[in-house]
Amino acid sequence: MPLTYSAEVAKARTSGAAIVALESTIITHGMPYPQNLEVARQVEDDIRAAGAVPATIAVMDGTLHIGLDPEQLTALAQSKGVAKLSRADMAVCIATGGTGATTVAATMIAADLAGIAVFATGGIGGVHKGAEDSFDVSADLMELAQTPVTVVAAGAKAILDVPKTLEVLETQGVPVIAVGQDSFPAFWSATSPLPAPLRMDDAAQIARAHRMRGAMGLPGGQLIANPIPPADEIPAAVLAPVIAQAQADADAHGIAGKGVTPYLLQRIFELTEGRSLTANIALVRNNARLAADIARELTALPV
Ligand code: PSU
Ligand code: MN
Repeated sequence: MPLTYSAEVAKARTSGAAIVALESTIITHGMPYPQNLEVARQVEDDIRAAGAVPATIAVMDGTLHIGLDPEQLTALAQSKGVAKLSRADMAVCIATGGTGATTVAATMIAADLAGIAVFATGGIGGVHKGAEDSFDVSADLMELAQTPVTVVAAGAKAILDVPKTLEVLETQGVPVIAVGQDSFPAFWSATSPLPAPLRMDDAAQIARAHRMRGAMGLPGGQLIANPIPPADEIPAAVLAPVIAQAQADADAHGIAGKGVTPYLLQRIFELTEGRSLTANIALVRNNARLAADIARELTALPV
């Protein structure tokens, strides 16, 4: 398989340093240029500052890259019309020499191929509102059930049907672990009315739980739901009408399939005059720091 490590990641693999995987769909489809590039660089630096090595993952010209050098990261952040790759289409993209950004599902597959156990992102895909008619359920949920990577996210966005998302995760046997609180965090808001199924208070516990699943032969990963720092949150009451408007606009324009999540994120960015992006950046950085701590704790555990 055409798989390449960046120089930094190759060195970390040799020395046994902690590595944190990062997705690239958040760069190409989740944030506008140039903020996407600034955030991608900043998040990598946050991971380095926390004592781990970042591995941003993408498919470029038919090669699966585990870690991008600065030129590759810049090119990806500026490119238009890049494919959004999930489990269904990553192999086709590689086989045909294509270029694509990896979603949570595809990044988990790539991380596992590279022996990386921890992955930081903003939010995972989930069950969309109206899924009873559209059947729009993100492949991210089934990936968490089968690929042994611990994913640090800020809970699920209120653009999703969060109760249904939690039900599917439970059915699929995915541990959903809130960090330091009982409430399931709601991405731009630190808390939601829903209780989290599980709670843990530090990175060492989370690392031990990851290792325990492996020892028990259980497939799949863990979803770590890390609340946005309260100083950076947008209250749910402020967001509710914005989300309703964005959803109505998506429906009116007939947006479906892969286009739904990017459309809603862009529309909410416009409707909040950029405030949603500021919060998104804060929570991704917060998740990167926790993921680095978990990755370091994992390397410290006896094998
Ligand atoms: N949530 C965000 N930003 C994102 C995404 C989710 O806050 O960019 C991306 C992730 O890559 C996630 C994908 O895996 O959207 C889910 O897409 P879908 O709903 O089409 O499965
Ligand atoms: Mn979908």
